[in-house]
Amino acid sequence: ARRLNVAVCQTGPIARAESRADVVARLIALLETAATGGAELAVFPEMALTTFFPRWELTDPDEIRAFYEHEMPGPDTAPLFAAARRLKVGFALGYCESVVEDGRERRFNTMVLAGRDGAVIGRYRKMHVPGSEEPEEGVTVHLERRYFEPGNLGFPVFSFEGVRIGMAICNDRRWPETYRMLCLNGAEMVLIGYNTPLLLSETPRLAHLRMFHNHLPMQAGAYQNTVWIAAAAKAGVEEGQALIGGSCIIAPSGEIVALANSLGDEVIVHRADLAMNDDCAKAGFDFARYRRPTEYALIAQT
Ligand code: CDT
Repeated sequence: ARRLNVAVCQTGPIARAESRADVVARLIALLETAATGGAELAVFPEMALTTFFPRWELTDPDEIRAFYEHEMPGPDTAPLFAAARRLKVGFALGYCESVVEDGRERRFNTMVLAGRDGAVIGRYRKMHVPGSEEPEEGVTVHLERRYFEPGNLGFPVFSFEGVRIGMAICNDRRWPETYRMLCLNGAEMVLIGYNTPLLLSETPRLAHLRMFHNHLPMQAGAYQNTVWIAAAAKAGVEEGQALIGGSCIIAPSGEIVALANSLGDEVIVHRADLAMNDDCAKAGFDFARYRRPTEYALIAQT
């Protein structure tokens, strides 16, 4: 039977003052725990190398620049790729990407996928970039749109040891289109990283639902597309802002089969049976037979 041992490596908060070397050492420790648990593939959170700086209105270009990676792997991150090779555990890592494209510097909220040999397999750039470019009255400061362009690589799917892997980043997980596009591209497992504030000033009446609204779309996405999901939070109180945990692994049935129980650095592992994708599809939706794409044109209209 086709199986993939997948680990979710949740991290606790990452302070602004923490050096890249210190963060990478933390991630390597998590990868070692994942390897001990038999994992072949691990997923780290969104923006796993730095604090979630879009919570701040920064103006100093040098200060802003310091949050981005200009190469991946680069000098600071190469030890993580070396650890992957040593431990034979691939990984997906969220980071802030700076790249020269079309003759200018462009910045994306990105996730890179590395193989068990530590080589880069591919990358995904966050499509649904939430928040604003400037602080808005009465709304929690979340300036992702100031610091990142929306992704321009589509919803790619990569082969990892023969398993078709897609990636999604934080707010992407709330969109049905994310899962549908990845799964139409053939994904059998979707790796997700996130940083989700517990409290948003604009929605106090929804505060008690933050965790429900974390799991609800991922469980629905897994069920409605019969796909495995492995999702890693950056959790805990980071620079005074509480981030939810709830990192989890979800089966194509929609069930959570592993769940983190802390707000700190923690690893959960599950041996994902890839036959379940088809089993669940047969019992639920036989897309090839019953879907009605000609009736869905409205979804793709701008
Ligand atoms: N990082 C990220 O995308 N967080 C969002 C919260 C944004 S609130 C303006 C999320 O969907 O969890």
